[in-house]
Amino acid sequence: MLTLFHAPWSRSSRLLWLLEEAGAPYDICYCDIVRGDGSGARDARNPHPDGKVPALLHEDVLVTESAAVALYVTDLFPGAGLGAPVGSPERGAYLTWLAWIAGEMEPAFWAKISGATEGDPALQARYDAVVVRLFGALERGPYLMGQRFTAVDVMAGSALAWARDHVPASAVLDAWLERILDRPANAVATARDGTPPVLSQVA
Ligand SMILES: N[C@@H](CCC(=O)N[C@@H](CS)C(=O)NCC(=O)O)C(=O)O
Repeated sequence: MLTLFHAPWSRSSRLLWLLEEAGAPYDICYCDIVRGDGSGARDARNPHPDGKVPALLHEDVLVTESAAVALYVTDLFPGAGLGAPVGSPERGAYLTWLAWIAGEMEPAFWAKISGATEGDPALQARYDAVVVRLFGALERGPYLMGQRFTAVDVMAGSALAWARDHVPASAVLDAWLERILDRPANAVATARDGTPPVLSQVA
């Protein structure tokens, strides 16, 4: 059995969506976390070494870090067609996208949202490169990895839905977001997400 340690409206929401897409049997352990404004508290039930979410427990195997959890889930449920198996031609691109979202895209968005890119040419260049890569893939589309919807769309799409106002206006981006967010699995995941914290508390 899989257990997702999850806090409403957080980085674990996208793993909830991915588990639904995968058709995985799973339980949710709703956890408290320390939110961005300092509210909330570390939850003793959460096995994440830093008290964060997501954390995924599979029997006695613990996986943390969103990209690792996404890879674990798609490898565990290859029949769902959301990843790329070892040895497949798409494996390299798949791993690259997952690592890029965590290592380049998210930090670039955070820097933009916090205002840190202002007056910092290196951060601005990093943000610009992220936008170019993202928009280039979407223009080829219809999904980030081409013809097929994958976990990469879930991971990037959930972040972009949240950071939409900090990315240049784009009809292609809007159409992609609408297409992926409309998926039935996302509706189920949204219903299971839990009570949102007040907006100032979103971590
Ligand atoms: N790099 C981690 C970041 C996880 C993370 O920061 N999660 C936030 C929620 S969005 C959290 O649990 N914050 C609680 C804390 O910082 O103690 C991942 O992607 O899994």
